[in-house]
Amino acid sequence: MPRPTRRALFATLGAVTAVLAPGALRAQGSTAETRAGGIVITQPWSRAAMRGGSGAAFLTLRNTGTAADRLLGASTPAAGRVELHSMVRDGDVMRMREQPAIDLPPGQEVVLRPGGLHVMLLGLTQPLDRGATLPLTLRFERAGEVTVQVAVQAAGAAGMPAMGGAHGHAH
Ligand SMILES: [Cu+2]
Repeated sequence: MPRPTRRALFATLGAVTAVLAPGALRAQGSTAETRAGGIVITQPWSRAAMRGGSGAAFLTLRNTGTAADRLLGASTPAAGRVELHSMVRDGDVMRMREQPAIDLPPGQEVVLRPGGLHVMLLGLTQPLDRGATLPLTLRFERAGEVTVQVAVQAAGAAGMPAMGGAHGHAH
């Protein structure tokens, strides 16, 4: 049986990557941006979670307008209650704390991500299954309401692959 040359092996790996990549991107849901007034929302995602438990949604908010805005809250049929949370250090542990709002200064980007600001989904009325999407309606002080589709990733996912994946996030 002939052994493949090194060159042929690399060519094969390249072809496999090329075939897998589009499917992998589709599995993350839409990477399109959603706009509400001057607010641009991208990369809404969540981790898989069980029905009855709690989950968190993460996304990037960019205020392209000239006036300050604020995210006041969110809602989804997939959760009994939705809160805005930040993470604060309490001695050696990080604890979640409810935020009345998330400030969105003009010209700036605010990233909700694991270990930081997030949209807390409490009392899940349905399981968050990997590959599924759930609608999340965001309520802004100026920009009003807009609904984005949150892509559910694996339970331990650190971020959207399009953003660089597991950049510096420990499990
Ligand atoms: Cu939380």
